[in-house]
Amino acid sequence: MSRLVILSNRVADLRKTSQSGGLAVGLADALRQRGGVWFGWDGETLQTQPREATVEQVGNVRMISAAMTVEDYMNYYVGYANSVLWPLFHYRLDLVDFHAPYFDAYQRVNANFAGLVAPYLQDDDLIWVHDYHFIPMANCLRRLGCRQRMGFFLHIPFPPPDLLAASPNHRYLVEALLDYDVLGFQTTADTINFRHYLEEWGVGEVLDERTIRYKGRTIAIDRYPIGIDVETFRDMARNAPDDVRIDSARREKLGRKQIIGVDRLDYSKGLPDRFQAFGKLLAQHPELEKQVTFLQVAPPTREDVNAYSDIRDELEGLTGSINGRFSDFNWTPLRYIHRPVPRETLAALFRASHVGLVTPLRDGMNLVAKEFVAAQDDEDPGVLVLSQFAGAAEDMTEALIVNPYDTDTMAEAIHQALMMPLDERKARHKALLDHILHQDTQRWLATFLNDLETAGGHTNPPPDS
Ligand code: ADQ
Repeated sequence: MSRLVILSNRVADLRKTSQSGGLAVGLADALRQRGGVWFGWDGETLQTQPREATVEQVGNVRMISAAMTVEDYMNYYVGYANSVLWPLFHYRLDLVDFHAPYFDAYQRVNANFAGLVAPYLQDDDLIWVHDYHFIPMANCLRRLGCRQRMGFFLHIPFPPPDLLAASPNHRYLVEALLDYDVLGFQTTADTINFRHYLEEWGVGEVLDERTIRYKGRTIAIDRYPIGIDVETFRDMARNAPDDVRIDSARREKLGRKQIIGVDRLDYSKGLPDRFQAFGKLLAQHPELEKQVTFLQVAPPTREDVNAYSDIRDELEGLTGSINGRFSDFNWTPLRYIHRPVPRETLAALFRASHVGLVTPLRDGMNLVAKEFVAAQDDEDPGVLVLSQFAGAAEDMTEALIVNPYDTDTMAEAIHQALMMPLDERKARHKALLDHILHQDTQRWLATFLNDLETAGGHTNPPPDS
C-alpha cells in the first residue's frame, strides 16, 4: 500500500485524543491507521521565512510543519485565503477584497510550502491536498518534478461559473485544480458547478460526469460527502459531564425545552438571521414564554479579518435586544457563548436539546448537522432544522429544511420542531441516522483514497511546468 501524505493548511495535534473539528479527527484516524506524513503550517509567524520545516515523529505518522512570515500571514492567510477565496466560494462577493498582493502571496506561500515538503516525498506516495488554501499545491509540486498521484478535496462549496468569474484569477484557479489526478467535492451541486465552468469557459473537455480531459491528461472528479465517526460521537453524547446533567435536570423540572446552535463565528453560518428567527418565534408565540431557551455556542475564528469582528458586534447587539425584550428574572431566553467548548460537552449538549438549528447561508457540508443527529436519544430524539444551502441538505432530506434568509418561515419551522409528535420525530431521526451511518468518515476516506490509488497518476504525462 502506498504511503499517504496529507497536506492541509493546519496540522492537528495527533497526541490529543479529542480534536476539535471533524476534519482533524477524520484525517488523524486515517493517518494513525495506515501511517504516513502530515504537512502544514504550524500556526507560527516569523519575521523571515524559515528554510527548513520541523519534523516530528508521532507514532507511525511523520508530522512536518513550517512557520510563515508575518507578511505572508496577512496577505496569504488573512488576505487571499480568507478575504478572497472564502467569501467568493460562499457567494459573498460583497465581502471579497481583490488586492493584488494577496494573490502574489498565495502563489508564493504555496510554492514555499511545496519546496519545504518536496524533499520528504517518495516516488510512490499518494498525495492528498486539502482545501482552498492549497489549490495551486499540485502545480507547485509538479514544477519541482514531483510525479506522484495527487488528489484534492475542497471542503467548501464550489460556486457557479458566473460567480467564480468575478475573480480576476478564476482561470488560474480552475487550471490549478486540473493539475490534480482526482478532484473531490462535497456535493453533486458542486461537481455540476465545476463542470459548467469548464464548458462555459472552454477549459479542458468534459468526457462524462466523472472524467475530464485536459492537456492530454485524465482527471477524475466526483462528490465525496464528508461524514463523522458516528459511534464515537454517540458514546460521547451518552456520557454527559456533571454540569450538563445538572443543567438539563433543572430545565426538565421547569418543563423547558432547549434549542441549540453550534458554529464557528462566521458570516457564512447565518447567525444573525437565526437570532432574528428566534426573536420572531417568541414574539409570535407568547405561550412559549419560559418554555424554551436557545443556546448558541459560537467560538471566535479568523479575528484578524474585519468581516468577523463586524458579525461579532451584530450578534452581541441582537442578543442584548432579544434578551432585553423577553427575559424575566428567572428566564434568559438566549444564551450566547463566544468561547470554544470541549467536544464532550458539545455532544452532551446536543443530546440534551430538543431542536438543533443548522442554518448557514452557505456551507460546504456542515458536520454539526451530522453530530446533532448522532447525539440524539433514539427513543426521544430532537429535531434538526437544516438550511437548504448547507451541503448536508442534499442527502439529509428528512430534516426540516428551511430557507435561512426567510426568518418568518424559519420561526415557524422552529415552532413545528418544538411541537413535533414523538412518532414523527422518531421516523425522521431514524432516516437521518441511517444516512449518517452510511456516509461516515471511513467511507469518505476509503472512497477518495481508492479513487486516488486507481487514478491516472503515473500514466498521465506531466502537466506543463
Ligand atoms: P466548518 O466551517 O468549520 O468546516 P463544520 O462542518 O460545521 O464547519 O465543522 C465544525 C466543527 O467544529 C464541528 O465538528 C463542530 O463540532 C466543531 N465546533 C464548532 N464549534 C465548536 C466549539 N465551540 N468548540 C469545539 N468544537 C466546535 C469546513 C466547511 C464545512 C465542512 C467541514 C468539513 O466549512 O462545510 O463540513 O469543513 O469538510
